[in-house]
Amino acid sequence: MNTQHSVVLVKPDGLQRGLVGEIISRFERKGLKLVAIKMMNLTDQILDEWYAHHQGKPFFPRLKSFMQVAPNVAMLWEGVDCIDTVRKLTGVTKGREAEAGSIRGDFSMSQQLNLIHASDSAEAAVKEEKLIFTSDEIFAYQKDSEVFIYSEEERSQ
Ligand code: FUP
Repeated sequence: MNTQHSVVLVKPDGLQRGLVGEIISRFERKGLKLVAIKMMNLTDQILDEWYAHHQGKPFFPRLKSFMQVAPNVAMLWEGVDCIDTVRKLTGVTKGREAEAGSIRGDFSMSQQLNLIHASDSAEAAVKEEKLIFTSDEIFAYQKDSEVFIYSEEERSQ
């Protein structure tokens, strides 16, 4: 299987709006496997690396301070082609343009306050996983329902 990890943050607006459970539930119901979860404050150092591609842009200081107004809930999800699947469930960046049925599409209006971060590539997922989680915070376990989530062929790839 092309099993991947995707890093998801429920950002300060998601926490303040009481959407942590709803967001976790969407990934759980899809059939993804939760392998790490914790609440944390994001430091300047983490955010400078996390959003390195946005450094120097006019919105960067506002984005950074917004990410620090409350804790984030960080999660690591696992599944076949997990990164694209999680992005699809998340929706496009600007909440008011995001597809109905996606998390951002159903619950957000803003470009900055869009509830959730999700890794957008395999490289980003590796970088973000290292920035947030230590190896002892990531759990390898057998999820019994996987025989009803993936076919035998998919599980043996
Ligand atoms: P996404 O991967 O969908 O979270 O989007 P980006 O990496 O493009 O943006 C990262 C964060 O910066 C998003 F939460 C939205 C925010 N942002 C702005 O606030 N203004 C912009 O012009 C672009 C992005």
